[in-house]
Amino acid sequence: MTDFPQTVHFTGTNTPVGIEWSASNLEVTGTIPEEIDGAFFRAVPDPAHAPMFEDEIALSADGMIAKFDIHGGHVDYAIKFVETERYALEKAARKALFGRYRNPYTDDPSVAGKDRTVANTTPVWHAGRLLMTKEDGLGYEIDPETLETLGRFDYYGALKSQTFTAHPRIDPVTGEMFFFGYEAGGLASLDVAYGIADKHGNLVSEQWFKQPYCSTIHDFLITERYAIFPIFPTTADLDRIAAGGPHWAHQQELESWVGIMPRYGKVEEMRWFKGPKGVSAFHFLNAYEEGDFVHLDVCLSDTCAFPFMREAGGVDRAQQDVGGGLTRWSFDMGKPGESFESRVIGPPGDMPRIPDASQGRLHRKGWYLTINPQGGPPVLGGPVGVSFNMLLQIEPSNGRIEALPLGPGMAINEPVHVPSADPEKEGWLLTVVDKQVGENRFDSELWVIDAGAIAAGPVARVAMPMPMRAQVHGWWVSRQQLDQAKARREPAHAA
Ligand code: V55
Ligand code: FE
Repeated sequence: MTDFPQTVHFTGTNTPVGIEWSASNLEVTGTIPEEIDGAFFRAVPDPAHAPMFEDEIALSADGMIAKFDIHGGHVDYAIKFVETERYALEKAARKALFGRYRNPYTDDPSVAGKDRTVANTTPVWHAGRLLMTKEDGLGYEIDPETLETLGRFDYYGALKSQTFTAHPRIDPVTGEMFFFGYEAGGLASLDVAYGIADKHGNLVSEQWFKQPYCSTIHDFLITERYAIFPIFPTTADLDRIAAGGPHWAHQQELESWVGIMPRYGKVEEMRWFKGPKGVSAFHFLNAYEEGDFVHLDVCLSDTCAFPFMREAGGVDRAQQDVGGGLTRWSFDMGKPGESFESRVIGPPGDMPRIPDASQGRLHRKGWYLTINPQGGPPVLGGPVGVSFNMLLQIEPSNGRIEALPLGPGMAINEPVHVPSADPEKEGWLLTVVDKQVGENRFDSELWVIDAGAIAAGPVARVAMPMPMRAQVHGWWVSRQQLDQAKARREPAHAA
């Protein structure tokens, strides 16, 4: 009854939904604390059309922007497709016109030169502006109230990079957004653009540098003084792409690198440190400085976490045999040399979170997702193909771990963190939890969790009346931020 391939990319929690809907006053079980007041935006990839090729992957699904609007203990929800150029062209044609993931050589000739991005990875809020981002293109600006797409965002023509990361970093003190784009100069190019937007959302700097090889730079880091670029050996090759092959292949024998430069400095000041061979990471918990040292906490794998990137590189490793752990890399900026220290500080996992106020500073606690060994076979779905089913809290200073394990048939999406006004509290985590109730059928709930007492489980749950597809990343925006942005968009009219 479906044109979609019956692979893990289109079944389980990746079963296409593709419905734009909204509902007010969802049913709340328990009590949502009054101080949770704002919007939880979510990026939900969902393919509007069956793909051109049977081997299409979940990362290519059209971006949907979803919003939980929470106020006074009440919850409204809405979700809409991001109207990218690609989405609009395919919607008009009523079929897929764009071919394989990040491979324009496989497209229908009618869309040659058109914007291929699906804006499906992270909703980014900065300076009152909401962008839906994916690292292969520029972000698309979204109206935070209506979720309508306003258009591709290039800082009014100022940004020269062809790409914009799904993982910019915002300094909580200066309000600046630090970001980058790789393949900035075109498909499989070595060009990386490094940019800074000021607290008003104006582009104030853009510099380009070359990375050692064309790697997927998914995330990067800032501290108070530095910008940090990790280079892992999952690489693009133009000849392979031109032959219709996969964009990425993992090269297990190749070194990794970490580039560290003064965050307000010149890219020529980049210092390159040499890391272990074959490792990779998609996300970092945080980085901070301690004297001359820069510490960064990385969700490290001993290979690449994505099965199709391993396969393309001839790496023969089953998903359950992927090793790794939350790892602290420490760089002594006061000494010359290209080596650094590494130690494992927590279990393997991904989708890390810290309070926004700790960005680039010492983080006392962090949260991330992992696999519960007692949770039964993992639910299939999500970008990697297997879902997480346990939430962890880590205190890096003492290694203490707390866990919220979920039962069989359950999956947990990346949480957002909501700060608390009470200095005794750790704030709140909001996350969508899915429970399998049939083949490719799930009941989903929004969970509100006390971030300082995760093992106690949710303090409130919100049952979702419709099927939900797996989320990638989310972003919390406070009511104050939303109201300020609204006032800027709609200057006060005389009554
Ligand atoms: C990731 C996600 C993407 C992508 C590349 O989480 C990497 C990693 C949802 O799209 O295109
Ligand atoms: Fe990511």
